[in-house]
Parts: sequence; C-alpha cells; structure tokens
Amino acid sequence: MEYGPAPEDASAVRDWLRERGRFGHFIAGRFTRPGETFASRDPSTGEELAQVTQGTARDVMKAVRAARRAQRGWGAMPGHVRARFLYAIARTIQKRERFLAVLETLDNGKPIRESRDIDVPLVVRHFYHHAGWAELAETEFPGHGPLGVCGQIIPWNFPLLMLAWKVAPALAAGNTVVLKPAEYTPLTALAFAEICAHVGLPAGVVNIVTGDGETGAALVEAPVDKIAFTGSTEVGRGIARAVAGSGKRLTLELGGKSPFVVMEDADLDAAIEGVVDSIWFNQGEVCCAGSRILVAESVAARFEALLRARMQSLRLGPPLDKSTDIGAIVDPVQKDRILRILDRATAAGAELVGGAPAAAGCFIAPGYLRNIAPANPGMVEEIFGPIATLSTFRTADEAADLANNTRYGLAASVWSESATVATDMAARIKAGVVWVNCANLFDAAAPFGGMRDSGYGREGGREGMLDYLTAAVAAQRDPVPAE
Ligand code: TXE
Repeated sequence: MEYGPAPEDASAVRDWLRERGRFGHFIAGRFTRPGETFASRDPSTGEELAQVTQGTARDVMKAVRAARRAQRGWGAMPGHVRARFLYAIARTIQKRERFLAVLETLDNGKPIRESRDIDVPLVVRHFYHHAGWAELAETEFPGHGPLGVCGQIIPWNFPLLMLAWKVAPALAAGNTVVLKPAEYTPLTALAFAEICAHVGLPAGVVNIVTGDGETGAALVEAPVDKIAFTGSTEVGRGIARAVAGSGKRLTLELGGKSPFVVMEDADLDAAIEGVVDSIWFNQGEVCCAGSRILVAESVAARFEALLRARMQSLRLGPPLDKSTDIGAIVDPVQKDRILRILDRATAAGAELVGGAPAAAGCFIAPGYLRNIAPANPGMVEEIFGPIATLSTFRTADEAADLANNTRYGLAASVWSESATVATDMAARIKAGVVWVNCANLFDAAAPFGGMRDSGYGREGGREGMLDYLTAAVAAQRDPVPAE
C-alpha cells in the first residue's frame, strides 16, 4: 500500500475500496485470493462498500499454521525488538488516522467525530502503551512466557479499537494471532493487515480471517493456545463450553446493563452530560454503556426535565457529517433487535420517550424508558441501542440494590459532589469498573473487564498483559535457598 499524504475525505477511502473491491484473508503476511464472499455495507445508506471472504475451517487452519510457524521466532525475539514493530504500527496508524476514521465510520455507521476523536486515538495509544510492555517484558514478567497462538474474535461496535485491545498485548507478550473481525465491520481490520505488511511485521505474526459466527466457531475449535472473545453473553457461553477441558486459555468480555447512579447531591448538569457520553455515545452500542439510569427521587423531576431537553438537542444524521451526534445502527438486523426489545418493554407497561426509528436507513432516535418495572425486559436485557431506562430510588441502600439487580457486572458510574458518598456507593456496586462523575473513560493502562455474566479476564495495563502470558515459572526455577 502506498502511504502518501493522509487522505482528507471519504473519496480517498472509496478509491481504496474500489481498488481492492474483493478482499481475501490476510495469512502469512499476504492477502489470499478471495473465496466465497459477502458484502460489507454502509448501514446509513445500505451501500455496498466491499466484498469480503467468508472464512472456512480450512482457511482458519491455514492461518493457525502460519501463526504457529511465526510464533517461534517472534516469541524468541528480545522484547525491545518486538517493541519496535509495535511502535511502527502505532506511528503508521497515527499517520493514517483520518483514513481509518472515515473507513470505520463508513463500515460501522458511528459519527465521524467519535471515530476520529475517540476510537482511532485510543487505538494509537494502545499500541504505544503495549510497545512499552514489550520493552519491559523480560524485567517486568520474569519467568513468564508467551502462550503461543491466540485466536481472537471481536465485535462490531468498536472494530479497530477491539482489534487493538486484542492484538497489542498479545504481540507485546510474544504471541502470534489469528483474528476474526465481526462480519458487519471487517474493513478496518483489513486496512490494519496492510499496515502490518507495510511496517514489515514478520509474516504470520498477525493473521486476519474474515467471516461470520461459523468462522468464529472454527477458530474456537482450532489448535490455538488461547481464545479471547468480545461479544454477546450467549455466544460467550457457547465458547466457554466448547473450550472447556481443552487446556486453552479463555478470556471473555461480554454484555452489560450498567447502572448510572445519580445521587441527591449530584451536579445534575454534569450528570446529564454523563448520560450523553454513556448511553448516547456510539448509538448506545457500547458494552459498558450506562443503560440503567437510577436517580434519587428528590431530584428526579428536575433531572428528567434536563434529560429530555438535552436529548432533543442531539443530532441524528449522516455519520460522516461532523455535526452528527448519533449515527446509524450497525445493521438492519441489529436495528430490528432493538425495536423488538422496545416493543416488549412497552407492552409490559413501560413508557418510551423518544426512541423512534427513522423511516429510512438504520437510524433510531435517542430515547429512554420510564415507569419501568424491575422485571420489564427493557430493564433486564441489554438493548444495545440509544435507549436508557430511568427509575428512581429513595435511599442509598435501595440504589445499591437496584444497581446490583442484574446478571451482569461490567461497569457502573456514580454521580455525587461528595467523595465519601460516591466512593461508598462505588464500593457497593459489583462491576469491573466504576466511574465517579464520569463515564466511558478508557485508557490503555487501565485494565477493563467484567464479572458475573459480563465475563472474565482483563484487557489493558499489567493485568491485561498477564492474560497473554504463561504463569510464572521463576518460583520453580529459583527455589528459595534452604536456611
Ligand atoms: O453478537 P455476537 P451479535 C451483544 C449486544 C448485541 C448482541 C448481539 O447485546 O445486541 O450481543 O450481537 C462472532 N463462535 N453484544 O449477534 O454474535 C461474530 O462473528 C465464535 C455485546 O452481533 O456475539 C462476531 O465476530 N464466534 C458486545 C462476534 O462473535 C462467534 C458486542 C460477536 O458477535 C459465534 C457485540 C460462535 N458460535 C454484541 N457466533 C460487547 N460485549 O461489546 C458469533 N461469533
């Protein structure tokens, strides 16, 4: 691929797509010839963007063999040499930020403001951060080694960012990978493959096999040493069953129904902006979205008035328009799934404010469900769209009970002007991350992951590295000398 000046608009991305047209997999450092293909579309218009190959079990095996061959050399390289490649990847993505943001927005439907200012910069940060871990591998993790070949399956809500969360730590630790992007959003992963080739990453260290759940299932069955999965709780459960007893390591990052707790003394204006960053960020297609808003009864009326006004100011529109706040839902299937949950929620007695689907395209306006009972499907199920629930509580005990009244445990956010009130509440919520007076803040150095039905394992920081390393053998190698 030629890396000239960064393209400034979508036409450069369209040229890139047109030149390639049909994509094969990226195996052993090169693209294979396309096999049976399917379309990847712009969900805001339905326009076909490219044809992508449906990976077969044979394709997966070929990729796993390439990864296995490459792992010996890659894993034996001094960490500082591996680091150079991660720095080069980070730098190249940084140079191509604009291109990748446009490609991501076209394929996923998310607003360009988000892909440009949030997703891609976080991807860059993730590779830089993990280049640091590669440099420090021998001194920070003495006695640990790479696991080997990692099979990685990612979802469509943050396609390139989820790829970065999976690939960067795996490579830093000396593993090689076979990654399967989601069928709705494979394009930035394929652009990433070109970047791997461009920086001279040894062939087979990163392999990308595109396809749907069948391809994912073939990867789970393949002779890999670890499976890392982010996606639905249902599929995660099936993967856990398939992997059980195989000796493969497994980490799962699954769904959520995260509480957003507004205490009586909260700064309500700030909390409303928190809602915007939370459930109305990325069309609500966010595993850790604050989808259950719980507000102290004494301030609930004021909070709701502010919420309604702010909701009405959000602009639903073309994802490539810089003033768009809420873009398109990733696919018609996913849009219908959201609308079905909303129908069931209202049939069960909840009142929907906003949340109307647009006549054309995969758009759903932001909204929230009020007067909603704890057992209502809208309160229990992950909607994965721009619709929150709004309920009230009287006491802190009740707030904590409501917050924990879910099978999930991924994230939470608590709003209060008192550090004591906020941290007391935060400590009572069962979740992998609890944000105080903020929401959906991520950093490569901060481990992220869930508990209960939200999965296990961590991504980011030291803990994330440990999930890609063998247990320390130092203790056996250097026994404590006898007195
Ligand atoms: O997810 P799937 P879907 C939740 C969210 C959403 C729902 C359905 O509630 O509405 O899941 O989304 C691959 N073996 N989340 O159906 O199917 C698939 O190809 C191996 C939350 O799109 O879990 C894709 O690459 N892999 C979530 C990935 O799994 C399989 C993000 C995720 O798709 C497979 C996405 C199988 N049997 C959805 N079946 C989050 N935690 O962020 C599918 N896949």
